[in-house]
Amino acid sequence: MEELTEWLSQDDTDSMTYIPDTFDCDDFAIRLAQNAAADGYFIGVFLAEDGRHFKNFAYIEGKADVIYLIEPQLDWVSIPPMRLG
Ligand SMILES: [Ca+2]
Repeated sequence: MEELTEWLSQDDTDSMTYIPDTFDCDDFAIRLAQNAAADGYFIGVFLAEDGRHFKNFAYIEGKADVIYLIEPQLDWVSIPPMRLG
């Protein structure tokens, strides 16, 4: 969890400028996922809010039963995480 929040704070995706239709929610989410992959992490992209908004999710090692949801425009991480199964 600290590793995730620390990585998010050093990543600059949240400081990108929101431009409707040009650099919007899907671009933020994809950029975050690509930056994570470049650093050796896996962060996924998913469609939230009834298909109107792209966000990210992450698994944390040792916590296989939960996923953390991430708002890439704000560096927000869902607490508590979403429980699986
Ligand atoms: Ca950040």
